[in-house]
Amino acid sequence: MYDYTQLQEALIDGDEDLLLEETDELLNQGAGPVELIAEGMMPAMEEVGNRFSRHEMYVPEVLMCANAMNRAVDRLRPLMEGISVESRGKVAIGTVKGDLHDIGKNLVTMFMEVSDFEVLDLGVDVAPDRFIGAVRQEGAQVIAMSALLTTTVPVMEEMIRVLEAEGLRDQVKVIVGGAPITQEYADGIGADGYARDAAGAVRITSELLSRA
Ligand code: B1M
Repeated sequence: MYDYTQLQEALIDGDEDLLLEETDELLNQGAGPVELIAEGMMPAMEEVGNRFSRHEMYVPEVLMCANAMNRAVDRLRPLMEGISVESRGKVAIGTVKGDLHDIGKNLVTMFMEVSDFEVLDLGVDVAPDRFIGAVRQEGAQVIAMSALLTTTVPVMEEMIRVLEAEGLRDQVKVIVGGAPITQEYADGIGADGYARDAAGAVRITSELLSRA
């Protein structure tokens, strides 16, 4: 077990340089990239959310924390890349329309890429027609949607209805995730899969494509 105190303080302060230094320091001590994210950075980001809820932090400060975490995750990415093999399938991922939160989506993207899926990252604020384009023009086999706001969660159901209306529902698997999403919600809207975290997203994608 490593001491993540200084790393977590750097993230909560939104101090990107210090966060990168602490990340390197813990890597030197032998910490692995996955535990650095899961045990070090994610609890700190949780604390940022708590402080934001209590009005002890405001949007610009939260944005600095988010940018710092995205940079630190970028730093860890090369350490997670294995030997590249043939793609296991094509996934179009995005944070849904109206929603700009991208850290969780970026983690899912990274975990999928290092697990040899080809990932089309559509970014944030992604409307259903952009996912449709990824299926029609790019041959995506899986649509992976992330949402962090209760107000944007319904876009996931809208996406599935659009797939049905376009006659594409049988051609593509749909997985959903993000803090407000549950297995019950996923089942209720007719998604093919739900995952709590990035590793789970890889597991469910592998399962769905092996069944397809
Ligand atoms: Co905002 N924000 N935010 N925010 N923000 C939350 C989500 C909130 C819970 C904070 C709070 O009030 N406590 C709250 C939502 C409340 C609600 O809807 N119930 C909130 C709010 C209200 C807002 C604004 C409306 C604030 C405002 O402007 N007044 C605004 C909305 C902007 C918009 O999107 N239109 C806003 C803005 C922002 C920032 C831009 C400042 C920034 C985002 C920057 C960025 O992403 N680049 C931000 C942040 C950072 C947060 C918190 C603090 C952290 C989110 C995060 O990155 N967590 C968040 C509070 C919290 O979550 N505790 C909060 C770390 C990340 C690794 O976790 O994304 O959950 P997460 O991903 C996890 C899993 O959920 C899962 O895997 C990941 C772990 O492995 N997962 C998937 C995610 N996607 C998946 C997809 C899958 C499978 C798993 O398959 C496809």
